[in-house]
Amino acid sequence: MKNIKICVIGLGYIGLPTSAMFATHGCQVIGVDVNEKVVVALNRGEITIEEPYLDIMVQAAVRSGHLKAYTEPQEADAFIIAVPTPITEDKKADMSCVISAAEMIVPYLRKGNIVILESTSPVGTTEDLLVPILEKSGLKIGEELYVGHSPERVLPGKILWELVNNNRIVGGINQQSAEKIRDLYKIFVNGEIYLTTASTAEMCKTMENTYRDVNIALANELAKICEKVGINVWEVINLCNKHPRVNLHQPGPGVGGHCLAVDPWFIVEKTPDLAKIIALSRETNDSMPQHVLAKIDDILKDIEGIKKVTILGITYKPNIDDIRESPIIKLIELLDERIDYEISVYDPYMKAHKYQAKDIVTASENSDLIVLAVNHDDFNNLPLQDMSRVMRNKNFFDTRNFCNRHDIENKGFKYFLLGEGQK
Ligand code: SAJ
Repeated sequence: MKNIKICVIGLGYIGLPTSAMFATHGCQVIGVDVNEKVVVALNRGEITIEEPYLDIMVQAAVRSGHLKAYTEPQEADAFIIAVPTPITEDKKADMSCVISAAEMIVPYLRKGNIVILESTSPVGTTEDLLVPILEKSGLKIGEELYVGHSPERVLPGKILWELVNNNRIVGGINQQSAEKIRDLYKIFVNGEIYLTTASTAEMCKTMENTYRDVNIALANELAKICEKVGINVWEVINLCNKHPRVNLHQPGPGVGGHCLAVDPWFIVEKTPDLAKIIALSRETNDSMPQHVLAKIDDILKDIEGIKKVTILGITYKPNIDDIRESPIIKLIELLDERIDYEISVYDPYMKAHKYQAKDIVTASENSDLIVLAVNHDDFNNLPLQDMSRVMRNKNFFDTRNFCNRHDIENKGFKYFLLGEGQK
């Protein structure tokens, strides 16, 4: 099994770690990406995304000769499609990358091959979209070509550990396909591998992220309610979670990333009349940047003229460099539309943003308000003394319940917390 040749289409957040994992377990891996820059970098042993330890693993895989990147596929024993499935403006799944990846591999398919769709996809995609394309190979699907869906479940920031240790679902278009795919992943997966149908696996993946999104929406709704009735949502959540069967999630400035903010729409798209809680939750989470802006307006309402807001953190979650669907980017867009605001930003993970200052203190110069938007570990020890010295008005708005209120107040700041109302 280890001498197997695997062709991975898409060298992004999932395709690249998966390729490196198979390669360092002795497989011959052909990594394919339409972006030539990614291919050139990978063949030099360099990576284009930030993820702990991935650089070391990719270097090892490339140096050993087990991982090579190309812009076109090659014949192989197994093909893994790990391309993006974003949403369109009107919240529909954009399957164009999956379609072109599938069409790309058709000429290379041979009897006995395995094709796995890893990209998160609406229920029915493997059977109704992938299989008809693969049929163009002339191979009998399920008998000469084994096909299925095996979604990844890894958490950015912990990808390598979770890739190996998470339990995995494998959905085959028939039992034989599921078994073949399971045997392939067994090369590196230590978690349990559960077999099911392709459509069930698709629904599981989208529902896992929907479950989390709906629960965060509940927490965000509760935060707004607590602000209104004059109590602290964080204390409510902490105490509720002392109940043995309650696990309220954390409110915040919104939900980002390419998963929670996207996948629930795949379910809504298929069954709009039924997926009501799911759609409302998406809208609730999407409303949070607007809610944060309203709080900022309120905090700064007595200041005349242009007000300067300093935003700490712009990524979609802490300790990663990913800004996809980040609610903080949305917040910056909303502030940008307003002529009465000036913006500065500091994020240790992002160098290229147009408002990015060279450090936290520079970002705080003449500022009227610090907004702690992302709870990066780097923000644990803020230079509060130096920040307060250069600020015009010393206001601090914590959207994550991350900072120590007393430290901040002791440095002369007025402290505001998302989800806390004043009576
Ligand atoms: N967030 C909250 N409150 C919370 C938890 C998260 O506001 O209580 C926000 C975060 O700030 C972030 C967003 O939600 O903006 C998403 O972050 P996340 O850490 O919940 O998830 P992702 O998108 O990084 O990864 C998810 C994971 N799915 C689940 O936990 C069910 C991961 O296991 C999936 O593999 C990944 O989506 C994916 O690729 O689908």
